[in-house]
Amino acid sequence: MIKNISILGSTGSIGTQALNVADNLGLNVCALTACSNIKTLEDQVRKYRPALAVVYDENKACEFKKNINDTDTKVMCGMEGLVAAATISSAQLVLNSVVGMVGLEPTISAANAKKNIALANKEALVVGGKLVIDAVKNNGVKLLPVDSEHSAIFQCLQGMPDKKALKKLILTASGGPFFGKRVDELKNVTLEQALNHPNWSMGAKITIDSATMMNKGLEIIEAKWLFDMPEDKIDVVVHRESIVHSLIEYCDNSIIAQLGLPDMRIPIQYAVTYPQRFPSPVGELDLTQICKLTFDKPDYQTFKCLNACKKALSMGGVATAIVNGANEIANELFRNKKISFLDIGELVSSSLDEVENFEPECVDDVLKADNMARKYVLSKI
Ligand code: MN3
Repeated sequence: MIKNISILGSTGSIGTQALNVADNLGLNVCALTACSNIKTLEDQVRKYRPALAVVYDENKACEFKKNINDTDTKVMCGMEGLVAAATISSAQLVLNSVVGMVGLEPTISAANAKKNIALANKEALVVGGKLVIDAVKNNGVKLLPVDSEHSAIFQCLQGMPDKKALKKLILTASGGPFFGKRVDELKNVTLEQALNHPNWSMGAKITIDSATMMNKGLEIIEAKWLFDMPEDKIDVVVHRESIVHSLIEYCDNSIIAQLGLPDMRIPIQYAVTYPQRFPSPVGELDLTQICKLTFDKPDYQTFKCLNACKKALSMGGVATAIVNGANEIANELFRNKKISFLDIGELVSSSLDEVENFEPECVDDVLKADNMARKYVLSKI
């Protein structure tokens, strides 16, 4: 098992659970990064004594540096800092759990620095899938999924006889707080209702993405790149209980699933210990307590983001970066109570018609598409 880990996005939901996993496994933490939560990052630095701590927000970084000047931890900021944490020489594994497409450059940098990557930052694959996969392949490093659905598929795939035997991937979706609702019932939903996820405790951005089902759309794109599967072989099934984390179907119609309590520490730990398994602090799943597992079709009409992601995937080029960029800003505008819940789906869908698609050759091309999509959304409000 690896001993030294660098954690990008350590103050977020995945990051704090990753530190819990690191405690459980007795890992050394070499670098930690946060966007702007310097209070939590300071507590983490005092506990884990990493060589490097990064605050993405430059102004907060100055304040943070003063606050921890009695420690030996070096402080950096911005993208330069994130890349430094992703490439720090002592790390054997880089866990990337930053939120949003800002995670793209650190992911590619980590691969180029020959680091194995545990990826919770799905947006990196959504916006720059080909660039990330090329960097991973060219450097011969591992890209280990942390997203619970993709970890489930990855676990199901262990022991697959031959790629030709795999027929399809089946992603489960909780359906979020608004499953079963029609468009007219979603007109006036509040931020508080959208933030009230039935099963998972997550950060605000992904919780809203779950409510719009954009999260599942992003995960279809993520699955395409992680497992090299065409989009027509990736299905989505609504599973309200969040006990079956995803499934694969073989050519003989045998289906393999991974089950467990909805607790991210299982997928995080598996990415760290792969291919080994160790006891985890997560409780046992008692199937007789759960009693019943249900499965439904997703509603592509009401949850427009899901369709937009599928369409973007079939369009190719920077289309997936466009829907992601439009969603990142629309999600933020909704959280700031500037637009309505249904506006998110409208804006994400229309961005595909209004923002120019082209074939990206480098990270700058992806950043350009992201920027155009954000500008488009801001021009509409
Ligand atoms: Mn997920």
